[in-house]
Amino acid sequence: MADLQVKLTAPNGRTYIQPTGLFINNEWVPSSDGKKIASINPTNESEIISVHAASQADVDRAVTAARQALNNPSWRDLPASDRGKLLYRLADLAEENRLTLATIETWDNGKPFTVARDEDLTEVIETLRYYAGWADKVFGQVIDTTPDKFAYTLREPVGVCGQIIPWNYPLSMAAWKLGPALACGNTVVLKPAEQTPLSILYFANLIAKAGFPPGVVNIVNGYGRIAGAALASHQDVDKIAFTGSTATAKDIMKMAATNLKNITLETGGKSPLIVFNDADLDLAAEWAHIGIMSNQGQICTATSRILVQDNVYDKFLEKFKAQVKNISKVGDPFEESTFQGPQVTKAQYDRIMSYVDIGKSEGAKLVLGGKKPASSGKGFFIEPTVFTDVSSKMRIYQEEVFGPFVVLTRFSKEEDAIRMANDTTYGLGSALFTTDLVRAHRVARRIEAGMVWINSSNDSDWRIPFGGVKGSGIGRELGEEGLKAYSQVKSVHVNMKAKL
Ligand code: TXE
Repeated sequence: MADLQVKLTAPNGRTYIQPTGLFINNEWVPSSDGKKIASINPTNESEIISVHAASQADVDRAVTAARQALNNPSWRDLPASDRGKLLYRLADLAEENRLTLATIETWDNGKPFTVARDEDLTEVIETLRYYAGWADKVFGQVIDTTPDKFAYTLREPVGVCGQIIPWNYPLSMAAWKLGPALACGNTVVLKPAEQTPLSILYFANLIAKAGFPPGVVNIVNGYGRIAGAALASHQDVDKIAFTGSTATAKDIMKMAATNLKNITLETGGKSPLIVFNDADLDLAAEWAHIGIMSNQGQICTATSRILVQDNVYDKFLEKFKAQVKNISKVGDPFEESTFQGPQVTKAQYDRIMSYVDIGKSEGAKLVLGGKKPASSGKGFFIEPTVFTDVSSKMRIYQEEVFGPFVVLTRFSKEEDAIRMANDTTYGLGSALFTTDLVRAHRVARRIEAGMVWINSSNDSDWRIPFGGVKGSGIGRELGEEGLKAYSQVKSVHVNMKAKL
């Protein structure tokens, strides 16, 4: 159908074919009820294009396709090394299409093109290659018990996996989930975030081109409460992997409980960054800036609370403010010099602005930003925002803002820093700056978080497990750990005795 693949020209002049349908069985189909969602360019608030929105019936169709593919010998019996080859091919295709994919990501999401091209796409390509290499290295054990028993384990796929993707890193989050799922032999129904479906829809054509059999990966764009909920509550889905807000994760857990789905959840955070008085303050200020202001502050592991030891607080604050002023150039994401583009949607823009008001009303001191840049007309741009004089009771200290918005507070002793860092319902990332090796590792053990960066922040890597504790999630993605989320163990017992 003509309107399911449309020729578009992006603001940077790149022309490409944009799929707009639902990708089921390696084919583009319209939504069954004709519903569509407009994808908005956050830089100028204009519509890029409308794409089909999956209904419950469409999700059902995608799940059926995934189930059939799971049982089809073309996938079920494919040697693991060949699954790896398909993933390598997909990675190569992503690399060949790097500039188009980065263009779409920037257009739809608002992130700087340089970041999409050099960081996000690198992560996508390398994550796929990393898991391609794992495909034929996921196997069980022989377990010695008695001479009468021969026992071994198999590592099998979990089955049909539902994957629900957020809008802050659309392609990277898809790659984090697709890589291990496919390496382990699962089939997938993936739902992109309704705000940013375009890059993933383009990527779908690459999946077919790489040679994955029909139904192995199905992509159903749609609203969370309709398509997402249909997937999470579907009785023929074996697993749900979700990245998004803690509130939605709780709903998903309930829906997943109806047939006891395997789940992995990666949710929000209010990650601390601790600066001790023996730290290299220039290094700390640079990473602290990267840790909260990159990707428009829309990072689940953003180090959004900075805790600084009393006697270096003023010095650090000056250095940090200088970083924000000198580096955080806000503007058109297609400009090479732009550090910060617009927030992804009007809803996110409004949410961040509401936290500026909350911070002021709570008595914190706004020292930078807190408003739309004077030069910007349309678009969801926000100046990088810094609050000081923040106490741990304040909402801006406790709640995830998810924008270029950071709070600073001071502490006097190491114990205080640990207590204050852990004084949150979340536990995703954390960072600490010190030149004292012993202190670094002592504090790293005490912080309640899934990840600790020592003398850096948000320095993630696809080879290293990623995930949270407390309200920040369940399970791990990436690294070897990521394979556990997509495989299950079967134990086989063989009786070696001829007679009972
Ligand atoms: O997230 P949602 P929203 C946090 C961040 C942000 C806040 C709200 O604080 O400000 O969440 O963002 C799908 N059943 N993060 O509302 O709702 C939805 O369609 C099934 C942190 O956009 O969690 C999308 O695909 N699915 C975060 C995905 O869930 C549902 C990234 C995320 O949307 C659903 C994004 C439902 N009932 C937001 N409702 C991170 N951890 O990186 C929604 N969805």
